[in-house]
Amino acid sequence: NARQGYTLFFTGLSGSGKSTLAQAVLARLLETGSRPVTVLDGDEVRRHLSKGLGFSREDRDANITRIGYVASEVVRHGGIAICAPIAPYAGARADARQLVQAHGRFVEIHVSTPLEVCEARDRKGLYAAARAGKIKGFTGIDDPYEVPSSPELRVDTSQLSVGEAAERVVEWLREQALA
Ligand code: GGZ
Repeated sequence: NARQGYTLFFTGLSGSGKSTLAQAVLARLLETGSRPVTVLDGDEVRRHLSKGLGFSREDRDANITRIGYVASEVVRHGGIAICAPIAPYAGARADARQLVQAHGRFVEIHVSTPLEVCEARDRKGLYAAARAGKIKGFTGIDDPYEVPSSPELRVDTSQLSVGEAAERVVEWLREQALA
């Protein structure tokens, strides 16, 4: 149903390319311009919706539940929600899926760029800080990332350019009659 809303839920390590990919997919969806798109990016969400939350399991799960709730409201009103948190825990991802699926489709996209590549990029110097013990509980270093077992899609930005990866996502959406 072309009128039904849906959620694109990107999950992956810090530096895996989630935000960049989310922006590239957003640009393509806005070009075809059928419905309003709401972006819930990790950084933005933590500045506003999840202000004050840290990175314990409890706080990460609360963050994902909030994102899932807002996405479910967007979808309930026929919109598209694009989320791009790390979302390291399978349980919290499943909860977000449940919330959204009451109103529309939940498309989980694992951005599977390997840790070595994310760490080599180290755009914000956070991996170096984590290795040096200056940040404790950093995902992939001394905190878990539970790899999604059955995402709708997997894309690796060390194998594909951002444009190619975005194109894969949009192609998949077209196949599903969502875009
Ligand atoms: C992971 C952390 C941490 C720890 C700060 N672990 O590369 P970034 O900077 O911009 O993306 C990371 C972001 C992760 O926030 P999320 O809301 O996506 O995480 S979760 O889904 O787990 O709630 C990173 C920064 O915050 N950051 N400390 N310890 N990432």
